[in-house]
Amino acid sequence: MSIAFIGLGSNLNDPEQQIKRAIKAINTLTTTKITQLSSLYFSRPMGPKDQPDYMNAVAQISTSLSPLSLLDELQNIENKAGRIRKDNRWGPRVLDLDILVFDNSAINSERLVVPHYGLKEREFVLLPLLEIAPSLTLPCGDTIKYLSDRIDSNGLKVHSKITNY
Ligand code: ROI
Repeated sequence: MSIAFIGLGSNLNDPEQQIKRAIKAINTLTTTKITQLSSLYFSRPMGPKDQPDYMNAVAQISTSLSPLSLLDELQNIENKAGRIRKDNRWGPRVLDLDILVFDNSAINSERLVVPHYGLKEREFVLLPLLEIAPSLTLPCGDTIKYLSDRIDSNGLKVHSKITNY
């Protein structure tokens, strides 16, 4: 079994429900279970500011899927939520599911870069990760504690804790 961390984000079509549904969908993937879940957070948009605030969370999973099979499954969940993949890259989205970390792997393929390229600069990823995995160390040697101590929280706010999924 592998341990992976998934970033969840939404700022369209009832973000709270989008994230809650996605959490249930991830937890029912074959050979995959959520082992830790952060609080739900409100975050300010990174990128163009003329879009709604986001809701973000991070889940730790245990899975026997390969990184690319997991990516396929997550994209399938995004597509079912009505995600239009040609969405402009920095624009609003119904649902975004990113593989942040996959074991201690460093992956640089055309379809998948792990750890996620934006992880170190995104408070809405680092601070939820800090909540559930403060001692996590990235393949480059940086710890989440180290990185999160150095990032501006940019108004990130806990919204609620999800207790059933
Ligand atoms: N901004 C926030 N706050 N949260 C996100 O999940 C998010 N996702 C994105 C971009 C457009 C970079 N901005 C975001 O893809």
